[in-house]
Amino acid sequence: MKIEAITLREIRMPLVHFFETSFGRTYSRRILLLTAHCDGVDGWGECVAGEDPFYSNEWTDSAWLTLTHHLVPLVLGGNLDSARDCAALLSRVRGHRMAKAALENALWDAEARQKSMPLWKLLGGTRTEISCGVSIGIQDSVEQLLDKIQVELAAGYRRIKVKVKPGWDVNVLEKIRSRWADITLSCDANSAYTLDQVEHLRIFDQFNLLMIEQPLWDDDIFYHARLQKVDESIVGARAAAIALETGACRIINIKVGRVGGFSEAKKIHDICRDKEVPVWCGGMLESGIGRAHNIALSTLENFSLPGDVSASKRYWKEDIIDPEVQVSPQGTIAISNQPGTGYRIREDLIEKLTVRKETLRAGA
Ligand code: OSB
Ligand code: MG
Repeated sequence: MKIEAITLREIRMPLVHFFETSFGRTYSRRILLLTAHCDGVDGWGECVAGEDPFYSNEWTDSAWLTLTHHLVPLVLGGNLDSARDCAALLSRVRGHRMAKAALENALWDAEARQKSMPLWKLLGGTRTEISCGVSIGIQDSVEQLLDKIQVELAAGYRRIKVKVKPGWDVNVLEKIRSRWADITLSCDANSAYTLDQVEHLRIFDQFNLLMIEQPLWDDDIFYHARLQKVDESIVGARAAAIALETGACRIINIKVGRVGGFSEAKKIHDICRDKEVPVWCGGMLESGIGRAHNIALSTLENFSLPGDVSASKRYWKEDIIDPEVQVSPQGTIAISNQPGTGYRIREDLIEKLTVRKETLRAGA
């Protein structure tokens, strides 16, 4: 697979409803898309970095610069046997996993299209449908949150996750549980608590939560081990192994962007599978391109819990893929057998949403 050129774009997409976590509110996304032009075939990738370095230390502009200055030059003009070989070429750059994932995943996409093979099969997936949950942000009022939960349950979603932070937690969970005693419910603190608040966190246990996601610091595994339960601190296979050995979690969330690309995501998946620890696929308010990649990843056998992989229309008035991602009344997404992701890229629409674009060519 000869990598002839790479195009980076930034597109702007307003969310249909703002999304609030313990670190802030997002109304509109600035999404970096990457196209790998390989032997006449285009592969697309999406960088999941946010608008600000709040969820992680990467953000849209750091990813753009890291890609153009460092990552793209490491592969441009190269001839890879497989996208699996990309990570090793990028390993000289420390961190910047979301930027790396955008590039590596575009190459997986290109490879699948070149081989006329579904991406999910190339990744080693086996599921023909995946199970979906939703992540619901902090709202202006608890009533508004309950209304949203009602809508998502009626749509068939199999797991409700709500964002929590001090002041929007026990009171909220109590109201949810008193209305829906039996739904599969989890919460995500995005590091809003410290170990001093362990007694407070213990109260969460009475709500029969599937998990408490990322209660403590994002880079901490040791103290999560003390507290015990889940996390979002797993940035690679080594971190996953440490977390499992120390008992820091019993469930692992995999976001392909956070861990640096499909090959690392697969490694984490395999380590967890071997230890019988279930994994689930996280979301980062992706456009259809990143969403389609999350769907393909979720077909791997050990993705046994519903992911934050939900319908396009929950986020966008109009998505950049065709068809849009749809979720059945049973809360599942059917997997396509078409080559690549099975979703056509709407290049015309992408062109209209593009605010900057740069193409780097081999030998230029
Ligand atoms: O913690 O999972 C998270 C969005 C931005 C940053 C962090 C997180 C999220 C989400 C979004 O929860 C989930 C989705 O894409 O629906
Ligand atoms: Mg999370």
